[in-house]
Amino acid sequence: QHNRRLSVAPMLDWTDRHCRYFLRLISRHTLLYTEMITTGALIHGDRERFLRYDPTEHPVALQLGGSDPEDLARCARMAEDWGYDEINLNVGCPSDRVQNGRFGACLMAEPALVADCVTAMRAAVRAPVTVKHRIGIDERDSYAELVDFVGRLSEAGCDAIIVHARKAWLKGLSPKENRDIPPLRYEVVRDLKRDFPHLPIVINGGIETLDATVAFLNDLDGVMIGRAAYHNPWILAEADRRVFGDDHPIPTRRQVLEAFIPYAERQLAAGVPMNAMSRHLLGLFQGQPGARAWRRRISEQAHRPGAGVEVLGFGDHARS
Ligand code: FMN
Repeated sequence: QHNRRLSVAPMLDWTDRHCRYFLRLISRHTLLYTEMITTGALIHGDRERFLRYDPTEHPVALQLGGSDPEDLARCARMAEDWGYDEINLNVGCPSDRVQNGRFGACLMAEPALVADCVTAMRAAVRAPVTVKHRIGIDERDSYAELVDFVGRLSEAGCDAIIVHARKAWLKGLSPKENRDIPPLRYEVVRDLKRDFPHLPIVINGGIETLDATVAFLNDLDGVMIGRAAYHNPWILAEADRRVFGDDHPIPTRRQVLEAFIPYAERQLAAGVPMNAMSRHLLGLFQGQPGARAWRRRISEQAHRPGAGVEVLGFGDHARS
């Protein structure tokens, strides 16, 4: 099994294959998650479009959205056939669209169904099956209910849980508000680890630095970083050394860009617009001199028809 001491969260519209290719140039070992893909999209849609990725992205986990055990088992098998290293079920995303399809965080109210989903996925593949969830939803936020939920997952054979350490209010808060307003309660995740010592538990929510990551790893099995890794991807540069104990030389930002260019050229030739790739690179110089000029250059130039890799040209901002 791959190491999940540090991972980058599944983020719709953000952690697509181009983003993951880029992040992989910064860290070799950080586990990367896809965007959530629904079982409906995989079963009825353009499978190849949703599943393809570059082999350098490993280790890479596919996140599924759905609540039909048979469909999930079928999609888990597809994911394994495509070589994904882990299959994750989304029980944490609170958006309306997602509630109507009966998946995401609303499933925390149906622990028996989620357990059936895990059982079916577990029986279908050899790859690890994991669940990402919240600490509660709406008024159902007691620790006893959470323990019941996690206990059922564990009995169903779930290989690890990723806990976004805040509850979700399904009515009244937007998905974005649900990532900020309910308070973070890291102590609840530590309590879960105490009560489920044999279940690998990854903590998520509001973690922004490797210092914080390393501190959490004293008590927990892994840390998942979402927004901070997207907006400031260079925080991952020291992850291989500090989190995974691999001392290979850290590339410079410029080397990362240089390595991205042949990839971008291949993708452009295959019809991918420059902006679909370069938008994920906006945060590369976050906190560095020239960061604003870099962002402005990409935002202004990348969406022009015919824009190519010159958009990533090594201006003054790409020195370090
Ligand atoms: N969580 C999921 O489980 N599946 C998703 O597809 C998903 N999409 C997201 C899209 C965006 C733009 C953002 C900001 C978050 C999304 N999330 C999704 C939630 C993140 O995975 C993560 O749990 C949350 O942002 C908290 O972690 P953070 O504070 O480190 O960002």
